[in-house]
Order: sequence, then structure tokens, then C-alpha cells
Amino acid sequence: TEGNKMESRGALVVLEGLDRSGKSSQCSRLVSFLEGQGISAELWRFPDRTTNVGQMISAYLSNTSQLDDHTIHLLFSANRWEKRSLMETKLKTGKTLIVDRYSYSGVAFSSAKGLDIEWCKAPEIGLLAPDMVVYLDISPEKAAERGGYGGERYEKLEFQKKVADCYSVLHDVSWKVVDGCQPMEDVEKQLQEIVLDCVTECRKGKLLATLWS
Ligand code: DGP
Ligand code: NA
Ligand code: NA
Repeated sequence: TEGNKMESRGALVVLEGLDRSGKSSQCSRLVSFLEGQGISAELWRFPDRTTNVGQMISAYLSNTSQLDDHTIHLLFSANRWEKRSLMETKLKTGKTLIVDRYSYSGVAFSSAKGLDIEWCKAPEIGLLAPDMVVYLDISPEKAAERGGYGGERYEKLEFQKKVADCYSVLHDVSWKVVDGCQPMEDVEKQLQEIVLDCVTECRKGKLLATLWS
């Protein structure tokens, strides 16, 4: 009906992967593509370094500040919580959000340091659950070969190997895995298909859920 059409919401799509997996470029290409299809979309990223909490995270990542592993974990989570209500508003008004990293990064990067996985998941409970998680799959070695890391705290091969292991623990059957080693255009095409399907599902009335579901 007309009424349903007006109420149709946007999709919450999350891209995850190791550093240098190509997520950020693919996220922006995806948003341009969706806009071109007449689908209203926005690019989001976590950490969002523009907020006060985000600036603390940024200082930590650049090794300008030192923080206890639990403390920084909770700050990353707080950074998602402070955007939760805006996220919900945008989705409900029909915007599709393409999000570069989310709670899965939160859990993977902190549990890679040895923190208990259930403890890591707890502060994420109640955040909006993505309609689709796409994992851009690349081996830590291949990622490291790509134009070098930027020198931030986590951008080291040994650590990225641990993150990859943690992602594989988190991974569930609902995730779509895209081979990140393919030519950029192929990755792009596969992402477009996955996301168009997801947008269609959401328009048909798929309900927004919360983590961890
Ligand atoms: P990016 O801006 O996507 O390059 O992310 C910055 C770095 O922070 C990257 O190494 C991934 C890591 N990261 C992203 N989200 C989280 C999180 O929630 N918790 C932790 N511990 N690390 C994260
Ligand atoms: Na990075
Ligand atoms: Na990135």
C-alpha cells in the first residue's frame, strides 16, 4: 500500500575486514552506486573520530595516549552508542547506511588482545543489528603487502593475524564473504548485488533488530 511505501526503511549494512582489506574505498563506491540507483544512502564509519570520544580513540590509535585495554574497548563501544539514535532516525526515514566497521571490529580487535569474548560483546548489546554484514576477506599477509600500513597502533602483521582468527570465531552463517583479493571491480559488483538484495528485503518490511541477533 501507499502507507507501507512511505514507511519503508533503509538498510543497515556493515563492512568488516582487516586493515587494508579495501573496505573504505568499497564503502564509498557502494554509496555512489546506490545514489545512482535512486537509493538514498550515506557512508558511516566507526570509529567516528569527530566526536569527543572519537578524539580520545584517535589519540590512542596514533599512540599519542595510552589506555588500559578494557578502557579503550568501552570507548569504542561508547562511540557507537553515541550515534545509535541518529542511526535509528536515519534508517526509519529511509536512508540506507553503509557502515565501515561496527561492533564486530570492536570484539575482534579487543579479543585479539586476549580479552574475554563475552566480556567484549556485552557493551554492544542493544545497539542496532546490521541487516547485512559483509566480510571483505583477505589474508593478513596479502593485506600487509598492500601499500603498507599507516603506522597506527594495530597495523602490524602479527596483530592482524590474531584479529583474523577472532573474526573467524565471530563469523556466522548470515555473513556474506567477499574475496578481497579479486580485482576491485569484481569486489564492487558482488557488493552491489548483495546490498541491493538487502535494501529490497528492508523495503518489504524486515524489522530492525538489536545486537546480538
Ligand atoms: P579505521 O579507521 O577503520 O582504520 O579503524 C582504526 C583502527 O581501529 C583499525 O585498526 C581498526 C580498529 N578498530 C575499529 N573499531 C574498533 C573497535 O571497536 N575496537 C577496537 N579495539 N579497535 C577497533
Ligand atoms: Na586503519
Ligand atoms: Na579503513
